[in-house]
Amino acid sequence: MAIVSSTVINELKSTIKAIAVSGKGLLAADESTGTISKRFNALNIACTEESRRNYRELLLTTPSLEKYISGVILYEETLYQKSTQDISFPELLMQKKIIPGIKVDKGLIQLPGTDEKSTQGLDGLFERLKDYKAQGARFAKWRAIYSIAKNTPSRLAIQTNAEDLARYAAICQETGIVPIIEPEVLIDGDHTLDRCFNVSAEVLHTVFHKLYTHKVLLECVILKPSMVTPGNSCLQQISHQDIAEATISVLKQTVPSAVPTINFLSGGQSPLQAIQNLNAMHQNKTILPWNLSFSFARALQEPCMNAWLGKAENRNMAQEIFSKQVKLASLASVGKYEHGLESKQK
Ligand code: 5MM
Repeated sequence: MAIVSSTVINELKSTIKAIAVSGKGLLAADESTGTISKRFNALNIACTEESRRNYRELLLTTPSLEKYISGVILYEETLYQKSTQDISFPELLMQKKIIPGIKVDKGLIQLPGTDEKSTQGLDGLFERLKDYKAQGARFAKWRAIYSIAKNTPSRLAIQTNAEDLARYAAICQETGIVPIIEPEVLIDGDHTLDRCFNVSAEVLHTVFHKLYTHKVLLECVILKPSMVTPGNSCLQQISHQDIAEATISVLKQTVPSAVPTINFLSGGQSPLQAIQNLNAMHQNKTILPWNLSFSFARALQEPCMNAWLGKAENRNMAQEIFSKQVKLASLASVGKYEHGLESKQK
């Protein structure tokens, strides 16, 4: 049991209740400056504080966003920025009853003694969270990555990342912030679906063991895993149903039913693949103990960013495209996406 007061537990539960809503998911708009620069550079969009603010404003002011999105993960810079109407972005979201969240990890570092990565950012986290909460954040996110190759992920990387995710989650819960736990098994490589299944099983099993050890209240966490897929250079032919079955099977084997919601990352799948795979999970007849939805960055934003291109005259069109994409993801989160809908839907 977590060592947090009943007032804090109630606070955590009310945030979870507002987030884990059937038919709604999370928008991950928390790309660090390095990552958003890469995305902008690829489209020849200048990457400045103002262009990042403009882009995030475009996303967050998209009409009817609140019909499909229950929470947005922001990057620290955006948490403290304001809209053109001088409203802070967290406030703007709260006015739409969308819950603001914040990425709190400080990125990846080499795990000494290996060629693998761990995630930094635990030092001073408690104090940072208090500031983020004062600014409106109600949930947080920490991402660990696992790279599949012949000898990786190593047991050391799996243990270290699980330990750090659990320490982060415990610190979040102490401050009344709901932690998103994001263990991402990377899609890069030529590994098979089976190999991804086995790695994902070990990763998730270890994460939940460490969450238990660190007394994290499972009713008040959000799991953000990767789907179980073959590597992006594997030649295996796999259907959406195969991915859905493998993903659900690994989750059932490793994730306790006390966890209220699982919100997938898209992890470099195409936007349509991610949506179709999520949809297929809901067509699988198994009854699931968790809400099963999305927390996509690229799969929601890619078509919109491609349409915007950093130009004010493209803003409305980009918002329409973004709105369409979040609606498709929302339909997939209840198994109602139909093939071809993306080209028909207005
Ligand atoms: C894996 O990345 C997360 C989900 O995004 P995709 O749906 O595109 O896979 C995403 O939230 C990510 O953690 C943020 O974009 C921050 O990433 P960086 O690399 O900037 O820390």
